[in-house]
Amino acid sequence: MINIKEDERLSVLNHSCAHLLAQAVKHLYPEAKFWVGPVISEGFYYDIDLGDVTLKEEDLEKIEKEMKKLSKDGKRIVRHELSRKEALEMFKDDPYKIDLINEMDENTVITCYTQGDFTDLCRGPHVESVKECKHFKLLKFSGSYYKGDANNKVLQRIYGVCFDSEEDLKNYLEELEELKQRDHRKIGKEQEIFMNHELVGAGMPLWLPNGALIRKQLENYIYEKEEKMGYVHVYTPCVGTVNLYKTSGHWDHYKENMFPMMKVDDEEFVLRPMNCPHHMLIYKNKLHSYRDLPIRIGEFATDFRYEASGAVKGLERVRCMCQNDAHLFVTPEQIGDEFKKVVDLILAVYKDFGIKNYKFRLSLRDPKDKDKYFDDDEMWEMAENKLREVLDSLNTPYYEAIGEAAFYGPKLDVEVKPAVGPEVTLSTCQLDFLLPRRFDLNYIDSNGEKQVPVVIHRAIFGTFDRFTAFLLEETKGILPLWLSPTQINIIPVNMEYHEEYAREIEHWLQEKGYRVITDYRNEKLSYKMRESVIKKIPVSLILGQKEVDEGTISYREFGSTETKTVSKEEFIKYLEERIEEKR
Ligand code: TSB
Ligand code: ZN
Repeated sequence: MINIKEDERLSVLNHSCAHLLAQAVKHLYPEAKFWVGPVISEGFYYDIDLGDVTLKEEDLEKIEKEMKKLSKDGKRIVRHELSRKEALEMFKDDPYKIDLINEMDENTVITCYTQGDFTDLCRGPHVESVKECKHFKLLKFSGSYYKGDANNKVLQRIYGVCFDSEEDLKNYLEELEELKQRDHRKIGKEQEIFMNHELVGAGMPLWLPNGALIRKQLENYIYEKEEKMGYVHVYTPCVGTVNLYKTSGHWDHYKENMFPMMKVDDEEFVLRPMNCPHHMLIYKNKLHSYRDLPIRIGEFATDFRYEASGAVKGLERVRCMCQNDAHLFVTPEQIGDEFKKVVDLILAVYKDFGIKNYKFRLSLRDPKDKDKYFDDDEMWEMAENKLREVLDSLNTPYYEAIGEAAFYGPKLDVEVKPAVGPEVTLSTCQLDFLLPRRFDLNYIDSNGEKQVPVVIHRAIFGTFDRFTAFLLEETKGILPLWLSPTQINIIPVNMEYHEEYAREIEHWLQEKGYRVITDYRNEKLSYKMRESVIKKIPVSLILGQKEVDEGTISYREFGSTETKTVSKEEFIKYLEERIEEKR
């Protein structure tokens, strides 16, 4: 999928199309006022104050029509430079533009762009004439808070995209449609994986039995891997006192991402946004010698984070999540080795799940942002240099991003692209010199001296929530046999003659631990087969007279038209192999 923002020509074209949209809206709704209209990876949008008007689907068509007309008129787009005074005068009736002008620093050259009867404050650049904005489509609209703040007024955000040719536009729209089909929210509903309910709240998904089965498989899978690598697992409460989070530093640097405090008797609690503080205390519960290290404490831990209501999305961005978390307590000499093991684990897991499209990102702090990051230049320099050194020795290509670190240290994040919307972080591995200091952790080194351990925070799946969302999109909902909530669908050909054998096979497979359903309805075989495909069940058994007489099994794999007949033993062998190979 092309990223409009990363293509220089398309970026300018889409920006100009945003202006064309604004001009058309102004013609149709003279009272309209405009906030910002940036280019995004999917095209462009414009945030517009339409007063009391709430847009409807058919309004987009009207606006598109007006845009086409304006484009045909073909006015030139002309740039003007303005002094601050001129700009303030020109936009004096527009509080949004005044706000923008006031936010600009003294040295900014203020410019505006005019096309016919419409002028907008804008940095540019733009195409020569609106004529070039010919092959566009308005995609959708939604409400969006002014400046993203839920206390502010709701503006109407209109999204669109523009290309240089009708064919490019057509291809893009087709691709977009395919991605919509892949959206995990759609698949999640169709396959009864999760649901939301307003009585529970935004960003608080309920995992339905099918979803819970998938999640259980993921838990078992990663637990086993971690156990083999010497991890121990714990259970800790999903609340902590405010003092716990003051000790860790979350209270000073992470409060906006947390649910507000609640008072119980004389104690002040918060729902936890992270599990590190609890694990620090578990480490501290005992004296440690350098010989005990690394100590790897894992937990499938529920966290709560404040995410803006407009940002929550299916299972991908939630307010209640479960991390596949672990904190590794290591000596400074062990950092490189332990980090490598985590990266190797990430790569092995991605291989098992067939995940190929991902990027490693080295997430660094923004030294200017004193609120978000713990203020200790020396510590940051040491941590970032160490992490860079480790990454360079791993030979894994990565890119650097300023301002994406955790407040306590730099991270190696793995980024993936969901079907709809911007990239998200899946796995993460983080280097932390701060929390062990704040919790006064130590171990006794080989000279009998007290030393402070280093902590590596890591989450391989990230959260089970986000990983499941991604998995559903990657597989288009066609899960491999080992993960599929229903693995086998048994279809008796004729209910009168073959039901008994179907029941026998069902019990036999269930006893062997397979997840089986049997379609006992009095429907035609072809009808039942079709439904099995719609439900994306990996294996369908067709049991008729021949199978009853011979004690065999006929099966068909999802996506295949070939039916194979085998003995019971062969069938089990086939299932075992497929599960082993994670096909
Ligand atoms: C790894 N303290 C560390 C932990 O030890 C930590 O919390 N890191 S984190 O903030 O990066 O979160 C871990 C992972 O949770 C992220 O990599 C991301 O995959 C996932 N995640 C973060 N926010 C959300 C959310 N709102 N919804 C779903 N998953 C999320
Ligand atoms: Zn942590």
